[in-house]
Amino acid sequence: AFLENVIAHPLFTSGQCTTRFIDNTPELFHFDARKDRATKLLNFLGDVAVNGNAEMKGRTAPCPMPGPAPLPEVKLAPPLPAGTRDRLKELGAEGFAQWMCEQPQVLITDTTMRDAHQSLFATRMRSRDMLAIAPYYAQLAPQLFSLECWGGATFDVAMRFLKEDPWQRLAGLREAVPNTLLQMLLRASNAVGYTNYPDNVVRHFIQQAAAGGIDLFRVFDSLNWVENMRVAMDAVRETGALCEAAICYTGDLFDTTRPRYNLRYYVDMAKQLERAGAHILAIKDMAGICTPRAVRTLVTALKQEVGLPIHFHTHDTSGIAAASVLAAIDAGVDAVDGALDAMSGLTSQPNLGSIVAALAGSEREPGLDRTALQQLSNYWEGVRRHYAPFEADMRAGTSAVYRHEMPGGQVTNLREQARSLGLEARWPEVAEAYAQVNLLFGDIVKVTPTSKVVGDMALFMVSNDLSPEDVLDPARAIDFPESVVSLFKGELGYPAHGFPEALQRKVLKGQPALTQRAGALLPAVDLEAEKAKVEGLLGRDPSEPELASHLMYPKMFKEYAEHQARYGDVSVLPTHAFFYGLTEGEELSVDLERGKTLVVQLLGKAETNDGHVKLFFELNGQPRLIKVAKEG
Ligand code: 3PY
Ligand code: ZN
Repeated sequence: AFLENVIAHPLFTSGQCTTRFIDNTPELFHFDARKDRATKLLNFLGDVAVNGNAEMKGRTAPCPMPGPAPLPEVKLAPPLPAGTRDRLKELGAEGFAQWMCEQPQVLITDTTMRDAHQSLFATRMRSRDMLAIAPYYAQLAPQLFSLECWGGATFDVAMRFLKEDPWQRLAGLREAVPNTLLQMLLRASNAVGYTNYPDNVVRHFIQQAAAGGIDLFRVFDSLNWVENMRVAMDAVRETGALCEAAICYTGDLFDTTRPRYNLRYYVDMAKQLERAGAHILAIKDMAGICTPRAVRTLVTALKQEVGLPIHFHTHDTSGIAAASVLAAIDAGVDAVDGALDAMSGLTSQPNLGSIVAALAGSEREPGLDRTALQQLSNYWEGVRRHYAPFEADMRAGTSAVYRHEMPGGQVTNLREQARSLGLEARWPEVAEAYAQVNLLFGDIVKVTPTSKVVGDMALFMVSNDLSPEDVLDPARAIDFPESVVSLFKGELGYPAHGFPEALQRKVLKGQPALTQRAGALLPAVDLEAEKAKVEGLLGRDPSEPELASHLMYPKMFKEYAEHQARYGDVSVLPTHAFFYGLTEGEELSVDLERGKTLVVQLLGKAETNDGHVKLFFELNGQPRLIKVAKEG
């Protein structure tokens, strides 16, 4: 674009320019932004057509390629019905929590845009697919309690694999859904990462998330260590958002051979969270092992002993999670999570539409329009087909989850990791090793990031044919995975009962363990200095959310920014074009922004003899040639 400007400039064509021409002619740097963006996108499409999307290595594109997902046939027209966000604005966080306890209906969260795709197809759902349906949620389902749509693994996956900006996703959803609470999952001092961050980084992140549109933060600690949740909880409260503090459910309330996680344990933790300032209490059953009897007992006890509204989250890995949801509702839980039908079941949440149907006519009926839910689900059914290559090869619920206790979001990931190590055929052994590692580590809560450590150790044991006895044997030298060393150092915090001492000594090999929470020991990050680094990278003043992305994932943010600089904002491309590329002759219409549409067609390709491929595109009726180097 710069050269085009130079060649076209009258001073240049007049032949009168000197070497100061560039310095003295700032308009040379005024590129036609739209043309530049179009060229970048053509380069991306060209790259995918020639080399494939890197994400598709080892995966097969759907065949035949599914068509667009059907949007509900309703006219979107103001005014929007009032929803829970309006109520939060009216009542404030405390008043809202009280309203939750007092009103008789059960409140329902839809997890489709966060946990459901995180658990079903490796978090790969793109913003474009969410943003298209979002205004219909606002119009058709304003009775929903909240949309869980951000945080957890979606933050890093957006940048790492989808090459899109998670903050832009949040901004788009906020704009499209002004009436319903937007909810995120926050890993307390691990924020949306896999390790503890300095306190000021956690606070900065939460401030940006609240300013960006999050109304409800579900905060958990991966070892249920309340000390490690306080900084995040205080920061959430300061923003005026709802602070939902989670107790992670593990083990079996009734198993007397594992008495650690008994009713007393959970009630004590709930009381600590109440004292720490939670507005809402979540029971976070990330593996989906809280049986109907367990949740009934838990909800009944918590309702008696704490004054907070209770929100139950589970996964359907076992195939019977809806029974637990209904039992929780019977016992008086205030809110529950489900995923819309087409995105429910297996490692995802139980079926939201069916839960609503099962409650019809009861005094806790949530007041949702079932036809509307069906329309929204029909859309998701169409969307899900585009992600077929990322789906886990899981056909049915499995009672094995009560043994291994893997979180829903991890089952597919760990299986994928096992496959990449050539251990796919030994999956039952990996799952059993996971259960053994849990006991070796002292029976701990397993949820991101501790679940990843347990998974790393399980793969390590299976690939090295190590038994639990080998691991414990003082005479057998073992080079433990890095993440295991970090866990035993206390870098992720501590379980209430500590780690088994002998194994800790063996893992740490004389290194000292932390005696306080990591966040208290990590020096505060100099935010201005980090901002200057991001400015150097972007060549402009970064926004606070961009700084937050950098603070979470510096290396990945750099790679993402480089991708952006090279290819522009690829989130505007339809999902099939992004992952699988255009087929020859296919015409694509891309909305760069409101009112700016590109019509792109790939007319053909030809290989050159210098290792490149020429691609002949038509862009808004004009021919364009793109040359792409062939990889490998
Ligand atoms: C996450 O932290 O991403 C989770 O989904 C934990 O359940
Ligand atoms: Zn979950």
